[in-house]
Amino acid sequence: MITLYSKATSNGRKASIMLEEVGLEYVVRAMALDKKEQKENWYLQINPNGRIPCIVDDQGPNGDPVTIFESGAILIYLAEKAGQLLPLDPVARFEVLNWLFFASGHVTHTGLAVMWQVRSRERGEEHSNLKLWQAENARVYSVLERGLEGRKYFSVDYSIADIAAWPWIYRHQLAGISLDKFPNLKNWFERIADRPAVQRGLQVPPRNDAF
Ligand SMILES: N[C@@H](CCC(=O)N[C@@H](CS)C(=O)NCC(=O)O)C(=O)O
Repeated sequence: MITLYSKATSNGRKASIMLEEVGLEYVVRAMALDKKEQKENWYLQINPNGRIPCIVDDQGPNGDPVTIFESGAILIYLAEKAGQLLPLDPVARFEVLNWLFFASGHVTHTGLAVMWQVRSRERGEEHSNLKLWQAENARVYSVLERGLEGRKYFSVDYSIADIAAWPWIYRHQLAGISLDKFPNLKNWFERIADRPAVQRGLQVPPRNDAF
């Protein structure tokens, strides 16, 4: 059985959407990030990074338990375990991995930087470099826009590269970005939003605030 330690945030949703897509059995342990549960000793022993998501699979590749704590690595692990959403053909596989790394790096880090600063501005703390991060975040959106030119997904088919980027684009409004400026990205965003597994994964674990 796979245990998912998570909260329904952009990074957490990468793992929950993936689990819903591939249909592997799992249980969720909701993490109270507001109470800093992710920094408690018991959790740091599972995930030294003290963040979510994290999965523990008690049936790892050798039959022993295995722990994975980076969302990109979780996507690759689950794709290989399920034999889905990561093509075996080397050309398509590296195209997927290329966009997966872009999403895990640029998309995730510019997204995190903007979200943190927007949230602290809401608390009355100003960040002098918010505009710089917003500009970099918009540049990253334009890279995604170019990558989707003439195609439905980041590779030949829907894959873990799409799942790695989508939960961040889901929060474009909070980041202050309009998808109207990015028509390819907007079509891609809406196409993926319609997937039943994505709609289910967005709600794992359930949260009662709009986020
Ligand atoms: N590189 C990590 C980033 C994980 C991350 O930043 N998660 C956020 C939620 S989206 C978190 O746990 N924040 C709580 C904290 O920073 O203590 C990944 O891709 O999994």
